[in-house]
Amino acid sequence: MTIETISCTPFDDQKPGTSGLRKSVRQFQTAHYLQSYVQAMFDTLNQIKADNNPQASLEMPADTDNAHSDRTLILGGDGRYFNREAIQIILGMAAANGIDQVLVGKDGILSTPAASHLIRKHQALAGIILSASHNPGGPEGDFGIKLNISNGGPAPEAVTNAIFSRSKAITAYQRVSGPLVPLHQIGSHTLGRLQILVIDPVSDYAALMAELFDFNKISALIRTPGFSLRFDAMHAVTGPYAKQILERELGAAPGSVMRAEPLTDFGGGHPDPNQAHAKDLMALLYAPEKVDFGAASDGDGDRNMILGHRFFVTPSDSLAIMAANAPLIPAYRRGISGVARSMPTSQAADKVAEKLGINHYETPTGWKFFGNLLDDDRITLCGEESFGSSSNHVREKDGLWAVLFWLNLLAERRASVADIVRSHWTEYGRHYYSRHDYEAIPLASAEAVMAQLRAQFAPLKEAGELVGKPLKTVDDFSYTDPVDGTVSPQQGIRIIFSDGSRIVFRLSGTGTQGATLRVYLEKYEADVERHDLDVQEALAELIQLADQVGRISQLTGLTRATVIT
Ligand code: G16
Repeated sequence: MTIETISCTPFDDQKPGTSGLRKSVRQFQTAHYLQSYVQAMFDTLNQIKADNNPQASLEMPADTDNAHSDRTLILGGDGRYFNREAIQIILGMAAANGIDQVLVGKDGILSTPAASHLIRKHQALAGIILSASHNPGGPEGDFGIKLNISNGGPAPEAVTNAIFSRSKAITAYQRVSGPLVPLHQIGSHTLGRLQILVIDPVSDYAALMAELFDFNKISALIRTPGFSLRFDAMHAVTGPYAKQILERELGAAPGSVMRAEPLTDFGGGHPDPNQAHAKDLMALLYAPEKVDFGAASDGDGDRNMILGHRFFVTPSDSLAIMAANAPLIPAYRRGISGVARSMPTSQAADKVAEKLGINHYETPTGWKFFGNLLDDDRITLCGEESFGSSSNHVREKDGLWAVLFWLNLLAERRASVADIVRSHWTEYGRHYYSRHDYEAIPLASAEAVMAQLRAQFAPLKEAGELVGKPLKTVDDFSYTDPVDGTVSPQQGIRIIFSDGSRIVFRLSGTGTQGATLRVYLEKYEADVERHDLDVQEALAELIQLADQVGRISQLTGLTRATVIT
C-alpha cells in the first residue's frame, strides 16, 4: 500500500454550522476542499485521543499507539449529487489514515438515524454522514458532511471547533489510490489494509424499529378497511426505508409511499417536510377524499412532518403528545426519564413533564446538545420545532421513528390525529406556534437585526414592559450542559412575556446563501373555546411586535417572512 501525500493550501471557511459543514456542491468540488476537511476530521480524532479529552467523549482507549488501530467507521449519505464521488475520496483517505474497517451503505445510501444506529451497534469509532439535510441538491444545490462520534450522535462543539481550527492549518492530506469500490452491490473489498463492507442500509434499522413498536397492532390498523396513509419520501433517503417498513412489513397499500426513489437532485424539489415544501402531500391530506394519516421526511431522514385529515401537527405539539402518551408504546412502557426541547421549541412539552413530575430541559438549537442528556439517562425523548424528534434508541433525530410512534399511538387509541391533538390541548392548553423565516438575506442585515436587539436589551431586562405588554424577562439564551458543564452562550434573544408568550430571534446555522433570520412566536391559550383560531391570527399581536422590536422590515427590506411554518 502506498500512501500519497498531496499538498494543498489551507481553507479558512470550513466552520461547521448547526449540523456539520454545509456548502454549495460547487464549493465542495473545488480542488482539495473536501479532502482538506476530511483530513481535519481524521486529525481531530487523533488529537482528541492524544489529549484524552473527556469533553469530546470519544471513548478512545488510551492503550494503543496507533490512533485508529482496530477502528471501524460508518459511512453513507442521503444520495444527493456528489455523494458517490465523496465516498470514494473518503474511502481512499480512511485507508491512508489508519482506519481498519469502513461499513458503507449500498449505493452510498444511509439515512442519518440509520447511521447513528450502526455506529452504536458496531461500537464504531465514528460515522461520516454526507448530507445537507433539507437543502436542495443537484449540481447547483448544496452538499454537506457531518461527523458523528462513538455514542452515535453529532460531534459536540468541542470537536467541531477543533476540526475548524485544524482545517485552517491543513497543508497536506493523505490518501491511498485504488480502483473505485463498487458501491452498487453488497460485498467486501480491500484498499491497502482497509477492509470495506458494502452493506444493506435498511435491514438493521428496520429491525430496530420492529423492536421498539408494536408492528402487529400498527399492521392491523393499516389493514383496517377504509384506513389510508401517505408518506412522502420527497425523492430523498427515506424512500427505501419507508417502502420496506410501511409497505412490505406493515402492509400499507403499494404506492402509499410517494416519491420513493432517491434521486441525486431530489427530483428538483426541496426535501424539507413542512407545509411550504411538501405541497403535494398537503393537497392530498386537505382534499375532500379522506386520507387518515400523512407524513413526510427530509433529505437524510431525520426530520418528520405529521398530518391528519385536514390537520397539521406542529413539531412542538408532537413532542408533547409523545411524552404524554409514551407508556402506550412498547419501548417506553415503563415511562420516560425526562424530555428535552430546543430553546425555540414551544413549551408544550414542559407542561407534560411538569404534570408527570419528570425532568425537562431547554437546550440550544442543534441535536448535538441532547447527546449528554440521553447518555446520562436524564431524558428519554427530545425534539425540536424544526421538525425533529427522537428518543434514546439512537443519538439523532429520526423521521420514520416519529411516523411509527404516531401510527402506534393511533393503533392504541383508535382515534384520529385531530382528536388526539385536541384532547391533548383540552388537558394541557394549546401553545399557538409559528416560525417566520427571512431566508437568504444579506448577512449584514441579519446581523444588524441581532445587534440592535442585543443593544436594545443591554442590560437584559427582568420584568417591566415592552410596548405596553408586561414582560417577564428578556435574555440572550446561554446553556450550561448539566452533565459536562460546557457553556454555550449567545444562542438567541428570548423575549418572554408575563402571560408566557414568547418571541425568539436567532440566525440559522444551516443555510448556505447569505443569512436566514428565524423569528419564533408562541402564545399559550388555556381556554378550550379558543383552541380553534387561525394560527397567524392568534399570533398577530406578537408578529407585529416582533417586526417593531426587531426592526425587521426596516433593516432587511422585507415586509413579510419568506417562509412561514
Ligand atoms: C439541523 C440540526 C437541528 C436544527 C436544524 C435547524 O437539522 O440538526 O438541530 O434544529 O438544523 O437549525 P438552524 O435553525 O440553525 O437552521 P438538519 O435536519 O438540517 O440536520
